[in-house]
Amino acid sequence: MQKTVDELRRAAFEIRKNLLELCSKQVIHIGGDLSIADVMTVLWQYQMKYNPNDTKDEQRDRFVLSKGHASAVTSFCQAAIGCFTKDDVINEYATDEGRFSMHSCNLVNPYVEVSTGSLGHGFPVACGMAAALRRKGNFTSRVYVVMGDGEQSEGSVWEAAMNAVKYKLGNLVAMVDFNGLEADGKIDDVTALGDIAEKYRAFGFNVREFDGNDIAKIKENFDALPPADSDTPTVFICHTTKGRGVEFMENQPRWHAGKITEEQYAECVRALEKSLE
Ligand SMILES: Cc1ncc(C[n+]2csc(CCOP(=O)(O)OP(=O)(O)O)c2C)c(N)n1
Repeated sequence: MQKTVDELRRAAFEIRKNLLELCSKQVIHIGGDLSIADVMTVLWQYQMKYNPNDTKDEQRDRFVLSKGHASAVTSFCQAAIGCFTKDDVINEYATDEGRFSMHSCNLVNPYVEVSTGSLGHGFPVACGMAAALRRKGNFTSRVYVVMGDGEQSEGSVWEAAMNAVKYKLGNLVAMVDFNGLEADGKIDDVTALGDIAEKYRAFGFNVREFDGNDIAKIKENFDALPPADSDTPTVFICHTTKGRGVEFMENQPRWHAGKITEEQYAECVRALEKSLE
């Protein structure tokens, strides 16, 4: 999809608007949905090779949401490319028969490659998928995986990172939503993450570090990816703001998950519209 930076900015605005509409009806993981919304918009509406009418196409790119609680932003990004409608997401969210809930589940939703929610699982699975593509002779599809920065404290992330390098998974693109917060507080108060870019570099990754709420920068970094048949896995360290775009939510651990009122929803949309002008 050849969308321009301005079109992608507008698209990210629509994604945020949808998130806030849902958040006025249901509790969602709004903070981490909003922080990664720009990266996800560019990924789904510009970068990824994915046909919503053929979820089993062998040539598709794969997406794994390792921070599985950002299911709402994923569903709205998939709605934007025609997998279903945004009203499907809103109406079915957290209902017994619905395809959408606080975590992504592939038992009910065929657009989810792998069910996630337990942190530290999605990334190793994504590495396995990337290795399997290679073994099957597919050197054109990529596997994209989104992780949280809090999620980096899971040991399985680093086991997988070592193996991604060993197995030369140049078709793997990991994105870390580096918003500085996890569920109850600051990453630095919970764990010693240190210089995460340097850590991935030491493991042997191709590391790109940039503002993950800047659409132009995100697009630029996708454009600069090495070819899918290369040997070095890539990680994007995306510096973001948790709650990005909603002033009272920005950098507030309290808004890891929550629900807003109808009035707050209307106010938030007005503020977002203003920021788009
Ligand atoms: C293995 C595991 N431990 C704990 C949790 C509970 N939990 C859900 S979200 C979250 C915080 C994750 O922080 P981060 O990865 O930084 O995500 P973000 O802040 O971007 O939402 C935690 C601890 C979980 N889902 N899985």
